[in-house]
Amino acid sequence: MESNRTFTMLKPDSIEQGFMLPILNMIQDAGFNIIALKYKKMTRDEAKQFYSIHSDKPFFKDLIKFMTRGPIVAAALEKNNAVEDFRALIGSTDPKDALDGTIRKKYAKSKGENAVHGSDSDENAAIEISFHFKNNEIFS
Ligand code: DAT
Ligand code: MG
Repeated sequence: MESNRTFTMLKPDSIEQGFMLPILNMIQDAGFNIIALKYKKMTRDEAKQFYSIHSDKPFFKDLIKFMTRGPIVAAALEKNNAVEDFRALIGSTDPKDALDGTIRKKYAKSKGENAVHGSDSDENAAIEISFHFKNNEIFS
């Protein structure tokens, strides 16, 4: 069950530039069902916790500043092979390396401000979905 789910955030750069609906359309057109959706601004503590795995990286401070400078769209997505297929849809972390037709190729500016998040494993997808959504906010 959980293996058919992934988690995404449309990051502040996407929202600021008016890419919320085009990116959600790309996600739906690729066959993902949006089973939970939230428009919110993360607190610094939330962002630090969400990205805690990167806390000792040189870019961590900039990442937290970026992710809290404006609202994000958080969503839980359902599809067969969701985690892997969604990583393919978003493309490489650095948009310079992202393939044509991917969300990051189309909408991301840099490795630091790269438009969209996608879970990297089934385990992290479950953790990230429950970080942002209560069970009664998910409509599967
Ligand atoms: P991804 O978002 O593709 O899973 P990641 O988990 O390695 O990439 O890193 C999380 C985010 O941190 C990434 O989306 C943007 C930022 N980041 C990663 N590496 C970076 C770098 N070398 N310079 C600046 N920001 C970076
Ligand atoms: Mg990652």
